[in-house]
This record gives sequence, C-alpha cells and structure tokens, in this order.
Amino acid sequence: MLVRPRARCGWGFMFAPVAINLEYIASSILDVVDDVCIINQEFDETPIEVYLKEFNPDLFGVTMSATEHTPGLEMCRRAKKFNKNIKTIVGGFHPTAVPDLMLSFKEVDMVGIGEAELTMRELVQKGDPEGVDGTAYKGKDGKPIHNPRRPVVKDLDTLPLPARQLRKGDECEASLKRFGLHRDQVHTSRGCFGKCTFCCEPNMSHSRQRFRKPELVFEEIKQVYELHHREPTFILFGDPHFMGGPKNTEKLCDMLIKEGMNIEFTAMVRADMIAKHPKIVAKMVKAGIIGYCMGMESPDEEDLGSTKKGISNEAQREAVKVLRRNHAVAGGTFVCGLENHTEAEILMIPEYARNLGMINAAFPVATPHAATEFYKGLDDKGLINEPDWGKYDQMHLVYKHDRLSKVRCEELLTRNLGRFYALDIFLDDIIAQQYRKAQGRKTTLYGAMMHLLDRLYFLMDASKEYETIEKGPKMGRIFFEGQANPYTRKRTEAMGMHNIIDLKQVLSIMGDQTLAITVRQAGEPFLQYRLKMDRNKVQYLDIIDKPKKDATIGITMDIEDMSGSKKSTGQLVTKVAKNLLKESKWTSLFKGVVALLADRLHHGSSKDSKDKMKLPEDFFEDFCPRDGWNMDTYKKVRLTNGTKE
Ligand code: B12
Ligand code: SF4
Repeated sequence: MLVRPRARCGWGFMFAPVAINLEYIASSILDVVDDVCIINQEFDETPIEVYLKEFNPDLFGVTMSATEHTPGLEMCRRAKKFNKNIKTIVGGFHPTAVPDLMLSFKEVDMVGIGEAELTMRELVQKGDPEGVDGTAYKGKDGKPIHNPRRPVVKDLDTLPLPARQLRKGDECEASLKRFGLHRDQVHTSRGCFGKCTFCCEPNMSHSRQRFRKPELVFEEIKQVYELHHREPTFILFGDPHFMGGPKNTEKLCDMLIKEGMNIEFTAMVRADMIAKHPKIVAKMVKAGIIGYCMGMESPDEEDLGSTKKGISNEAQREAVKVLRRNHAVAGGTFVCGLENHTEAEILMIPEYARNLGMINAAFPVATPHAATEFYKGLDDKGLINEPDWGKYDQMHLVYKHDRLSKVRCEELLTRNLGRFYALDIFLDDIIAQQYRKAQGRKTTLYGAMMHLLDRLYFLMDASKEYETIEKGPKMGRIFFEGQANPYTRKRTEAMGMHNIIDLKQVLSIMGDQTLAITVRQAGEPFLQYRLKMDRNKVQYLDIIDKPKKDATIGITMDIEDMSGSKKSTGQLVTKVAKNLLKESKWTSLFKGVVALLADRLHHGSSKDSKDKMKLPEDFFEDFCPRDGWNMDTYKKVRLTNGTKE
C-alpha cells in the first residue's frame, strides 16, 4: 500500500496534487506483487484503517516532503497499530535528506533514498532490505544501517509509465475538474544541472539531468488525454528544469502542434533558457504550454551569485519579454528572507516583478530544506530554530534571521502578495488570454468577472497558511495595505480598461460615474478601489490609501467580515446592500442596474466580445517602463536603506 498524506499548501492549491511519484513506483512493482494500491489523501478522506482492513498490506510506503513529515508519520503509526507486522517504508525528498531522523521513529522500519522504482522492485522481490541499494533500515540493535546509495535512473525510457490506472474514479474526475479542466502531471526529464544552494535537487539527482525521448512523452500525453476522455485538460510538466534539453522540447512541441489536443500546459523553466531560445518558446506557446514558472529568485545579482542560481537581471528581463510577446503567462518565484535581506529589499521585490512585466509571482520565504547547502551553512552557525517540519513550506521563516522575526517575515510576504496582485495585473493576464484564445478580441464584463474570481479563489486558498501565526484580520489588513500603489492608475490610464473589456453598453448608460469600494477596519476606512468612467471610456482604476467620499456608487466593506466572520452569508449580503444604498446616488444605482441588464442581454454569458482590443502599439515590447521604475531603484534601496554592516 502506497500513501500520499494530506498536507496541501502553497502551489499545491493551484495544481493537481496527483501522486505521480507513487504511480511511478507502483508501475515498477505491479508485475512482482499480488496487489498494489495507492491512497492519495489529497483526494480521499476515507480513514486509512478502512483501506488497511480491505488490503491488509505487507508493506506500507509513505511519500513525504517536509510538510508531510507529521501526517506521514501518523500514517505509519496507524498502519503499525492496525497490524504490528506491517513493514513501513518512507521515501521522497524529506526522508532522502534526513534518513536517520526517520529511522529514529519506532513506526518507521525503512527509508527509500533517492529515486526508488528499482529499489522498491528489488525490495519487494527480496522481502528484506539487507543488501538492497538505496535503502536504510534499522539493525537488530535499532541503529540505522545504510546500504549504498543507488545511482539515479540513467535511461528514463526504461521505466514503465506511471500507473494512472490505479487512481480512484473520484480523483480522476470530480476533484481534477475543480477549474473546469481535468488536471494531471507528466515528466519529460528528471534532475537539473543547477546547484542552487536552497534547492533539494542537487541532493536528489546530484545535478544531473536526464531526458526521456520526446516521442515517448508525446505518447504518454496522448494516453493522459484519452484517460480524461479527450476533454479539456491541464497538464503540469513536473520537471524542475523543463527546457534543459531544448532540442527535445522543440521536437515534443512539433508533435503537440500537429496533433492539436485541447491541453494547456504549465512548465517550470529557467529564465536564461527562455531568453536564449525565443523561437522554441514561440513553438511552446503554440503547442499549448502557456504557463511559465521561472525561478527568478532575486532582483539582486549578488543574491543570484551567492545562491549559485547563475542567471542575470538581463536574462530575467529578456525572458519576460519573450513570454509577453508570445502572450504566455510570465510567472515566477522570488526567494525572500535570505540571510542578508533587509525589510526594504524584500518590499522592493514585487515592484521589481511588476516592472519586469510578470503576470504571476510568488514570494516564498527562503527555506533551508534539509541537506541543502543553505541548510548546512545555517546549521553550522546554529541558526536553524524551527523544530516543526510542517513549517518548512516556504511560507514560514524557520531560521534565526538577523533583522526579521518570524511574524514580520510573514507580514512582509503577505504585503508583497497584496502589492503585486493589484487589479491591473489581472487585466494583463486577460489580455494575454484573449490574444491566445480569441484572436485578440475584447472580453465581456462577465468574462472579466469570471477570470477575476478564478484568480481570487487561488489567492485565498494559497494564503490561508499565513494566518497560522497571527489569526484574524491583521494579515488581511496588511494584504490590503499592500494593494495601494501608484502603478494601477498609470497602467489603466495607458491601457484603457474599455479597450480590454467590452463596456460599450455599460458606459453609454452609466455616463460620468465614480465607483468606489472602501475597505475598513475597526470602523476606520484605510483603502479605496476607485473606478472613474465617462460615456466613452473608463478613465482609470486607482487604489489609494486615503479614501475619498466622492463616489456616485460606493460600498464599504469591513475586513472583520472577510476573515473569520461569524455572520451568515445572508447577514453579510444584507449589510453590503445597506451600505450600497447609503453610499450611492439613487440615479447612479438605477443606471448601474439597467447597464448590467443591458450588458447581459447583449452578451449573455459569452466570455468574448466581437470587438478587437485596442492597445498601444508598443504594448508588448515596452510595457514595463510605463511604471516609471528602473533597476537602479533597487540598488539604491540596498545602499541607502540596506544598512549593510
Ligand atoms: C512538481 C513539483 C511540485 C508540484 C507538485 C504537484 C504534485 N503532484 O503534487 C507543485 C508545483 C504543485 C509543487 C508544490 C509545492 N512544492 Co514542489 N516540487 C515539485 C518538483 C519540481 C518535482 C517533484 C516531482 O514530481 N518529481 C517527480 C517524482 C517522480 O519524483 P519524486 O517525487 O522525487 O519521487 C521519487 C523519489 O523521491 C522516491 N519517492 C517518492 N515517494 C516515495 C515513497 C516511498 C515509500 C519510497 C520508497 C520512495 C519514494 O521515488 C520516486 C520515484 O523515483 C520538486 C523539485 C524537484 N526538483 O524535483 C519540488 C519540491 C518537491 N517541492 C517542494 C516544495 C517546498 C513545494 C511547496 C511547499 C512550495 C509552496 N510553498 O508552494 C508546494 C507544496 C505542495 C503541496 N504539498 O501541497 C520542495 C520540497 C522540499 C522538501 N524537502 O520538502 C521541492 C523538493 C523543491 C525544492 N525546494 O527543492 N511542487
Ligand atoms: S535551477 Fe531550479 S531546479 Fe535547478 S538547482 Fe536551481 S532551483 Fe533547483
């Protein structure tokens, strides 16, 4: 029995947490065991005892990243409690990094170290870990015995495809359809050439990347599409470094383009490869690879050097341009809270990400995962101070930082998320989408609302974890405070929201209006979203920190009602409606209702308008400098506020 414990966090909410690693292991042992089952607790909340009773396994394997440490051990404990003769084995990134710690728990008998398809095959055939490379286990005296580490799988094409057929129906269908698409994961390679100090990859695959034949990857993708009934599907390429073999990537894309399946892909890529291969990127987008997650890490070349990332600011900037030109979703992550970081520097990171022109960005806490160079450096200095492995989720500070407390670090990241994800970024995303999917036609008001809700849904899920230290509305306030910025107005003035969303009916009926949503805490208004429009256009959207009282249609929302409110939905709707009536002009409200009805009658629930978008000619080439920010700003912050002793 193979188990993936439930410990979803961060990106886990965005992508389907299929247990592809267990499916790889299962397919490698299927022919040498009586039965194998995979329980993915991300999709299945049935108590494990139900399955233990049904299958009564000899071997119980649990996959673990650091965040799955505690729930993973609990599964082993419950398996032993059910039947003390069941042998338990844990594997994955975390046990590979801390095998002795794992064996110190009485509920763990063995650890699988590194890639485990061949290890598990040999183990189940022998029935004992003695002499099985890639395992560590307890000797008679209870002390750990380490067999030699097994080399990584050289030829990935010799591995059978993951045993997706073992998924439970629910996992394949309902759960994966959350975003209106089936969701799955495919790997075209394993490992990465990189040696980044904070990454687990060097310990897992010794900085070696291996590639599958593109023809075989293509066959697998076709099978996955069939498995999902040839319905719209989303596939995450789980490779840590997707474009590591650009020729292979190009070949795969040629095949995907020719086949024309309804699949959208997201890939994790290095910015330098994107910058270096613009023609391949154009093919990638054409083949459906529209989401890109780049490990940007930092605006500071000093950090990029000290973490051994080995990319430059120039490559970052060029990569985003290449992606924007192709209407792809340029996304990436920045590590915040490296040892030398000051508050001022961390606060500049979303400004930099916006300035680059990114559409998606995450600001994870620099996390010393066990066995990384980063961990060893901090551990030698005695700075690691978090015993709870569940907190090694890149959302909590787990070491003693010179300038930042744990709480302050979470606050800064929450504020950074608020700063980055202001509404103009969603418009940017809509533009790329409309170019990809609707030949550059405008979206409708309904389409724009649906898009916005989709993104908010993810943000809310992914940021839940931040509330663990400071419960209540404090983090909410910090997020909203981050939203007030000088860019949204400048950008929306330059783009013209009416050039992106078809608002003809709405504008002509409503005429001159100022729409405002004011956010309040403890009765004090501290943030306002303002939309200024006239008969012909939306003049701008602005987010300000000193709310005004000039709205023709206004609503005030209390932060207390948004987070942890005990009020029912009915009570909240009544309150918002009362506020709306109190703060709006009757004529404007009336016009608003008529305008929405007219828009709905005109477009129905269609997400695309017939009209083409009208954007400034240089929009995709010269978009970023519109923010009036340049690279030197960051360097100045470093020098003037950095207080680098
Ligand atoms: C794809 C990926 C994701 C996907 C996951 C999709 C999914 N299906 O769950 C997404 C983007 C959603 C994601 C999210 C996150 N990820 Co991630 N992710 C990866 C990545 C790039 C590849 C993992 C993978 O699928 N490999 C392919 C499979 C086949 O290999 P494998 O998992 O290693 O399995 C093999 C062995 O480990 C072993 N094995 C595995 N399980 C078991 C069990 C047993 C019993 C045995 C014997 C052996 C064994 O055998 C397997 C087959 O050879 C790795 C980094 C990397 N370079 O590989 C990071 C990585 C796993 N992620 C990491 C982190 C931190 C996260 C997040 C917390 C980040 C965040 N804050 O959002 C979230 C957590 C998500 C969650 N749990 O909800 C860290 C984990 C660090 C650690 N030590 O715990 C990694 C290592 C990246 C890093 N920082 O170095 N991630
Ligand atoms: S480039 Fe990415 S996957 Fe490769 S070592 Fe660095 S962080 Fe890890």
